[in-house]
Amino acid sequence: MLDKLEEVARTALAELEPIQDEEPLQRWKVAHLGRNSTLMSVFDQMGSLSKEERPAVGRRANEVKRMLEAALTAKVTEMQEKALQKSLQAEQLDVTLPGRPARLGRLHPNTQTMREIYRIFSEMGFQIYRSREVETDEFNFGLLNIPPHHPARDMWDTFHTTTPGVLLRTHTSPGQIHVMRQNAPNPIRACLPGMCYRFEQISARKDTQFAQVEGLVIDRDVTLADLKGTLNDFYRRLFGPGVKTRFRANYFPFTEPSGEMDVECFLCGGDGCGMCSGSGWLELLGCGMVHPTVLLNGGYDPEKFSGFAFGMGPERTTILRYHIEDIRHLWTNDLRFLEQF
Ligand code: FA5
Repeated sequence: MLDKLEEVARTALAELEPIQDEEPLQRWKVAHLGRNSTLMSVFDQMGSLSKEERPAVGRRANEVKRMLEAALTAKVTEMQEKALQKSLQAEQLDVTLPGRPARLGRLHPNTQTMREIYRIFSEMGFQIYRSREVETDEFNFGLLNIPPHHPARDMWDTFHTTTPGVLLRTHTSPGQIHVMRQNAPNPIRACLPGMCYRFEQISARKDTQFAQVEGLVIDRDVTLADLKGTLNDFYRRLFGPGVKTRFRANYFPFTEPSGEMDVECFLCGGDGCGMCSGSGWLELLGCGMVHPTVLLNGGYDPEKFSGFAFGMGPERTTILRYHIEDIRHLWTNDLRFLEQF
């Protein structure tokens, strides 16, 4: 029996030596340490041995079993080691190579301006509203006191859809009617930002697509002084206390009286240059006291309520803030330009 055990140990260790894969290793384990292995049959036969033989065979059988188990553990560790070395060599990393920097995105300069505008108006108690870019002729013109064939329509030539009477809005002013109808007869202090579209001759200061931020204030006893005070305060907060602005009379069918606000040209400092067409001033916005007809169309009694409105172009503000000489840079998507902001 002792010879048989030595034979088992020798054969098992010899067979284990060349094994390098998981599957033959499992087969080896079943063959030499499994229930039906020769080693286990020795344990089964212990009862049939003589009293003298039993202790020596039992001790040796246990030694062989522990030896084979230790050899199996050592083989598993060796195989894991080899697999790790192999994968380290196959997927070699050069940790001394400089990493690839993650490119951080940034906000478009016009979005930055729009957010600054919202921030300031929010501080002044204005609520920001979204309004639609595709409008009806009625809201873009009719309800703003511009009936069909009114000559003022020439100021806002636009893009029409194939559905009659539906167009891309030329300004954010139709939002005034939406906000008034939602809130009448309560007071309003609203800001309406969004894209506008015009069939326009493109130039350094004009594009066919641009954003506007509309402002609307409706209450009892609102005056032109409130309009001027609000806008002067706004531009001082945006451009700094030293900014030079001026109001000029103008005409809009939906306000009476109407005006425009200019800022001193950043390029020539007021002397007159190509940017400001020689005037020394750059136009910022249109504004005025809400026309009684528009108040009525919005659901307010013009005998009791008055209000002011304005529509500013954030692109113009952006080119002023960053001294950009051509508005078209903003929408050409050239990263060399955009990454400067
Ligand atoms: C209007 O659009 C009026 N709805 C503004 C208004 C609102 C007046 C409320 C009274 C009461 P205007 O066409 O002037 O007005 O445009 C207003 C501003 O939008 C301009 O001062 C300018 O800053 C900007 N803007 C107009 N057209 C363009 C354009 N083609 N490209 C870039 N910005 C423009």
